[in-house]
Amino acid sequence: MTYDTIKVERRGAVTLVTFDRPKALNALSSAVLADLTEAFAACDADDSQRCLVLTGSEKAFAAGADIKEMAPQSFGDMYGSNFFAGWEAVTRTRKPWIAAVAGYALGGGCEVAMMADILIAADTAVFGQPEIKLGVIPGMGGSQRLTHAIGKAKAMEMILTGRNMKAAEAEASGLVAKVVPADSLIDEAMKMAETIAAMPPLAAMAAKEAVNGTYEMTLAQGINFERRVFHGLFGTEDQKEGMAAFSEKRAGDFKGR
Ligand code: CO8
Repeated sequence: MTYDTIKVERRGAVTLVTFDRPKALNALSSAVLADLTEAFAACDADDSQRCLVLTGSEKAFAAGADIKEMAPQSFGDMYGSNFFAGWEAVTRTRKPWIAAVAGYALGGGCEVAMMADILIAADTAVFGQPEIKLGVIPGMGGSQRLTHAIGKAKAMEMILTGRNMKAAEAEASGLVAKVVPADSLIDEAMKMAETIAAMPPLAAMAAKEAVNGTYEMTLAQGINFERRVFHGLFGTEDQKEGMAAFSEKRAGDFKGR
C-alpha cells in the first residue's frame, strides 16, 4: 500500500510511519488524516506487527493542522463535517505506538504526538500549542492531554501565551519519556519499539488499555479494571510461556495467544 502524505515501512515486527509533506513542514491536512488512520488500522489488523513508530522530518514532526486548508472554513463547514473528529481513530489503536519527535511539534502536531503511548524527543524538539495566535484554541485534544501531562500551571501558560517548550523542559515537565540526540532518534525509537514488540502482545495491549484508563476512570474503577485485566491474562498461552520461561531461565517466545 502506498500513500500520498506518509511513508510506511515494515521493519520486522515494527511499523515505521513517517509524515511526508516536507514543503508544508508536515502540516496535518485531511489527506494526512485519511492516510494515517488507514496505516494505523493496517498495523492493528496485521498479526506480524506488534508496535508502531510515528515520526516526521529533522525539521518538523508536524507544524500543526494545515492552516491553509482551515483558513476559509466557516462554522457550518467545520461543524457540519465534524472537522478532524477522525483523529480520535488514531487513539483507538490497540497496539502500542511511539511518537518520535524531532523539530517542531506544534498545534495539531503536538496533539498527535500526545496521542501516542510513549513520546520520545530529539534534543531539537519544540512543542507548543500556538493556536491562540490564529484566533482559535487546540482542537485535537491539546487542552486536555497537555494539562494531564504537564499540569494546569504550565499547560495554561503555554495555551494562553502560545509559547513553545524545548525538549529539555518537555522532559522535565513529564511530557516526554526521554530525550535523545537528534541523529539517534529513529534508532532509539526503533530499539524501544523492538523491545515492546518482543513482549507478549496481548499483555502489551492490555497494559496500555489499563494505563490509558487513568484518563477515563476513577481510581477505584481503574484499579478494578486493572485487576480484571490481570486475571484475564491467565487465560492466555503467553502467560504460561512467560512464567515457564522465567522458571527455565530462558527468554519467552510469545505468540499473541
Ligand atoms: N499549515 C500549513 N502550512 C504550514 C504550516 C501549517 N500549520 N506550518 C508551516 N507551513 C508551511 C509554510 O506556510 C511554508 O510554506 P510556503 O513555503 O509555501 O510559504 C512552509 O511550511 C515552511 O514554513 P515556514 O517558512 O514558516 O518555516 P519557518 O522555518 O520560517 O517557520 C514554523 C517554522 C515556526 C513552524 C512556522 O512554519 C509556523 O509557525 N507554522 C505554524 C505553526 C502553527 O501555528 N501551528 C498550529 C496550527 S493550528 C492547529 O494545529 C489546530 C489543531 C486543531 C485542529 C482541530 C480542528 C477540529
